[in-house]
Parts: sequence; structure tokens; C-alpha cells
Amino acid sequence: MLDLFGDEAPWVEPLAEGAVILRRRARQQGAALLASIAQIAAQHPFQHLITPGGYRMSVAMTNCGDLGWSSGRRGYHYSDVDSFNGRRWPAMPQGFLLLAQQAAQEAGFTDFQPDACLINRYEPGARLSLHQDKDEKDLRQPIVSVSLGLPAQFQFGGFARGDGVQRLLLEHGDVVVWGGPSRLRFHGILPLKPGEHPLAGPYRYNLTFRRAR
Ligand code: MD3
Ligand code: FE
Repeated sequence: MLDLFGDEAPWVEPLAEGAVILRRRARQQGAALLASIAQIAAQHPFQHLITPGGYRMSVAMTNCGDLGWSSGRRGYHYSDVDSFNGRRWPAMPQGFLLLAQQAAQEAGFTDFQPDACLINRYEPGARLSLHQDKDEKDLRQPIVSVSLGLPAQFQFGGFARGDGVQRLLLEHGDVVVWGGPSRLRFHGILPLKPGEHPLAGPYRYNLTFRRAR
């Protein structure tokens, strides 16, 4: 049934060892999460980072929490200040933290204490090429991702760049917990198709909660 009010019950889809999709898990909080994102971005604007190789990323990013992820001449790193304005990242909103901890718990990861939340914004055509997330100190800690706004095709690969990839659609409110062996799988996002989302307009947003140190 068409879910205009976001009150359809979420459901669980196991994806791979250590990886679980909590479909629509964050739907009821979608508007509140987007409002918090707007507040964060008003102080720490979304920016298109320049990769160490000199390319401008098509995805725009900002962060909240004790640490934020960014790139610079030294490569990718976590930093306690935003290089755009030299100020500390805003605190993680209570609703963000609670959602991330509850989702981790539901996937079997107790005691997840994220200290970083990377916020990605995709505009039509924006993509994220296959990569691994391994800048965090303790790779036994999971990553929790929350998708909002326009849907995107997600690529879930293996442990080497050349391994085959599985494709799946991530939609508004979908939460995924990536832990165990899945923590080091290659993954990416195919170019976003243009559209208009009732709450997010022409964008897709993705929150990733991490324990960076
Ligand atoms: C699988 N973000 O920020 S979220 C990233 O939709 C990132 O913006 C994508 O990859 C996005 O690093 C994908 C899903 C995701 C996040 C982290 C993972 C999948 C993951 C870490 C390990 C394995
Ligand atoms: Fe990633």
C-alpha cells in the first residue's frame, strides 16, 4: 500500500554476514531528521571535497559529532574542526544518536557509541565510486547508515575492488547496519536519478554513524 504517512511497520532484510537492512526504520522520523540536517548545514555548509587526487567530489558533505570526516592534502582523515570555518562540528542531535544506537542494537551490536556522523547530500548525477571505509580505528565497530529523500541504487561488493557487486535500492527511511565481515566490503552509489521528494526536494541525504576513535 502507498505509505503516505510513514506509518507502515518496518521490516528486516538480512543482506550478508554482519549486514542487516532495517527497511523504512527511520521513516517516521524523516521530517525531524531532515530538519536537523538543515540546522547543521546552516552552520557547517555542505561542501564538495577535493580528493587527494585533485578531483571535486560530486557528493556534498558535512558532519556532526565530536569528529568529522574530510579530505585534504594529507588525504582523508577525521578532524574535530570543520576546515571551512575552523569551528568544532555541532553536537550529534539526541535523535540521531538514539536512532543509531537502537538500530545497531536491533542488528545485534550492543554498546555502539558513535563519535562521528558524516552527512552526504546527493544531487542528480552525484555518485560515490566503489570504496572501503577503513579510516576508523576499531573496525570491529559497525557503521549505521540512514537514507533520506530520493532513492538510490547502492552497490555492495566483495573484499577486492574487482569482485562482483550486488545492487539494491535504498529508499527514504531505510537504515542499514554494516558490521562483522561486511564492514570491509567495497560499496558505492550509482549516479542519482533526478526526482522530487516530498520532504527532501531534489536531493538524497545519507547519514553514516561511525565510531572513529
Ligand atoms: C558498507 N555512503 O559515506 S551508505 C560513505 O549512501 C558511504 O552515502 C554511502 O559509503 C551513501 O562512506 C553508502 C551505506 C554504507 C555505509 C558504510 C559502509 C555501506 C557500507 C561501510 C562498510 C560497508
Ligand atoms: Fe562508505
